[in-house]
Amino acid sequence: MQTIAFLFLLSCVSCGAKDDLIEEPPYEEPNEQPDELPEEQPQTTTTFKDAPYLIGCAVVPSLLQNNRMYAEVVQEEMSSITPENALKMGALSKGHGSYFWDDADYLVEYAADHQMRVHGHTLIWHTDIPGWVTRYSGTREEWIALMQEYIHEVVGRYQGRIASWDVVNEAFNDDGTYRKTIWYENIGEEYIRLAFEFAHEADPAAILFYNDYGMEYSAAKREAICTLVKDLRAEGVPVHGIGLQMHIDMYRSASDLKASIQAAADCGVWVHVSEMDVACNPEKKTDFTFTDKIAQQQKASYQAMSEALLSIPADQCFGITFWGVCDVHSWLTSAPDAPLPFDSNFEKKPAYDGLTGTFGK
Ligand code: 9MR
Repeated sequence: MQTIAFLFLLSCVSCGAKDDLIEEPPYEEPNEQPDELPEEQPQTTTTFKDAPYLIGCAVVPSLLQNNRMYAEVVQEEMSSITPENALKMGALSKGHGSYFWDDADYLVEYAADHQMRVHGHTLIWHTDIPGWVTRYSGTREEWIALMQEYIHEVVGRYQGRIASWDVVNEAFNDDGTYRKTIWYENIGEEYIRLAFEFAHEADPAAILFYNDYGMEYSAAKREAICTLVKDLRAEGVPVHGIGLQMHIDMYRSASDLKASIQAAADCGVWVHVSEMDVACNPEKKTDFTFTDKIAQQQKASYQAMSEALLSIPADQCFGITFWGVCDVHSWLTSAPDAPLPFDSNFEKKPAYDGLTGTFGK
């Protein structure tokens, strides 16, 4: 209450209402709660851990190990982590039957030590594939065997410790046609079904996702993904969720977000906002400045995303994962930007309050 009165005092002083303040509540009546907090007031007591769904972020082991402030934000705010790169095939597979586990092992142990969920990203993708696989020449059956061996090895190693997996990532083009990936070319579209079956064999309890971007802007892609998921499920294939990456910008409408999340929920599966960030400089201006106005627009996007997720049944809300922790470590580096809820000094931005303000509504 004291803090609220103090902040209220500050805001009035800054808008030149000092005289009023001396006579008007709530300054003189500290026990009386104002009906509504002024719009800009940060909600300091609510954290991401209070969310009605799990909030997490993509993490990098070296930053967790060497950057104290980064580690503090992750520990204080996050309930779930997704290894940003450590579980990709290019990071893990060093040759046929040869693996590098150190980074992934570290993150899985870290999550267990801090009671966090680990979401595994990603088993089968068209990029970040090691050279020995891109050079591999085998029959269709040999490609299936290669994929099976890889998925069994990775999912099996973390059985019971990695709760969920992006089994197939980005299998569609924006027009809804299949992306001609190395897996598609060598196995055919059946590679998707097989990948889910292999993951399920290796960890029958794991929650298995199809993950992609663009459902919020391409109706054709949305349709293709929902059709795939519904068809696979109708055939008894273990697909349990849809991950919507949501690398959006602050101009994306709330109705686009809601429609895509609702479409995924209508498939009857878990819905994960799996790689969220909100670009503020999609025009890629070199002289970009993060103004208060931009901060408010970005806040509205974070708020709209949370509201969209909260509008589907609670037992389908898998959570929101940000693609990074603070602005300086974002993957968006081709132009200056500020896409995450924490700034480059690990301070909370208005985006933070955009999310927390939706909790408990
Ligand atoms: O943020 C990731 C970056 O560090 C990697 O170099 C890149 C290639 O592996 O992948 C980035 O993450 C991508 C994610 O794995 C899939 N969706 C798009 C993400 C941003 O490119």
